[in-house]
Amino acid sequence: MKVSRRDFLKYCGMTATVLGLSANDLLGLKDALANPNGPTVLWLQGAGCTGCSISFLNRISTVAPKTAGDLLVNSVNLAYHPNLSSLAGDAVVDVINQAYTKGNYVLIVEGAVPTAFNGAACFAWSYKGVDKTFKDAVTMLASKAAKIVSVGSCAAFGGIPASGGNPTQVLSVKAATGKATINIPGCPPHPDWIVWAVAQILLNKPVALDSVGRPTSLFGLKLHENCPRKEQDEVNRFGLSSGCLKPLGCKGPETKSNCSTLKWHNGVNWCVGAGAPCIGCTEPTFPIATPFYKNV
Ligand code: FSX
Ligand code: SF4
Repeated sequence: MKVSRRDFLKYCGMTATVLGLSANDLLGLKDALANPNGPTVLWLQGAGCTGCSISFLNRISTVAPKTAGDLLVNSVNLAYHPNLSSLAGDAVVDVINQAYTKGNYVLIVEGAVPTAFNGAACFAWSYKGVDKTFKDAVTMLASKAAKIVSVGSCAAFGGIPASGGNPTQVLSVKAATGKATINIPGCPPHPDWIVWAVAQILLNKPVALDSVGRPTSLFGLKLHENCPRKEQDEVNRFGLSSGCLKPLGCKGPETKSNCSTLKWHNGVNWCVGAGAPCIGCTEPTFPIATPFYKNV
């Protein structure tokens, strides 16, 4: 399945406004994509639920390029993705090792890094009968990456796997490797945020980050600022089409993201729009600050 660069640019054009890409950026992106030496991308999955990849797959299922595979395989050199790579076993580890030898790739990490038991709570792959812990795989690949993108709140901050007792001593990618990361949180993150991050790297554009590593272009404002329910009467029932959800524990006033203007499922709706309070999933405090089973 091939998708043309034109289709990818068409996709970028459709989302250029929400992605903050100017006409010049799109031209630059065209050049970047025409470069046969475009960046190699390695996508790892650790302690998470694969929801980040699923979110990404869902977003582009109705708009060209129609699959994440189309976008990643044909527009960048996707050397490895645990769910999308057609190779498996030693053969795919050979591909990873070749990319590592060359260096200068983009490392996308989904899922957090368990560090207890020498990392043996989570394995990335097995090669010639020897298991590689996720911790060792991330540390190795981070050492020669041109850029590291932490996709999802688990990779960015530890997220759900790091909550509670955390017996496997789960850390974020930055904490586990000591390397700078572009954090694209959300549990899961919006697919356009992931595309945005890849586009900035292809364009070689500097990405302004806030104090917790999130791009300010995407996470500059609190959700509450642009919420259409702001200043409406408070409600204490789920699923209503209007009314502020603060009494139900809405985390919008403390949560930075552009969900209220971007919306989800190709712009159809978002959590608060559906009458469900924001659970603050883009914040480093998630999910500790958002207990799901008790009133707050
Ligand atoms: Fe975490 Fe990704 Fe939440 Fe899941 O694997 S951000 S648990 S939606 O999907 O890392
Ligand atoms: Fe703010 Fe949430 Fe109320 Fe919207 S629903 S106005 S984000 S507290």
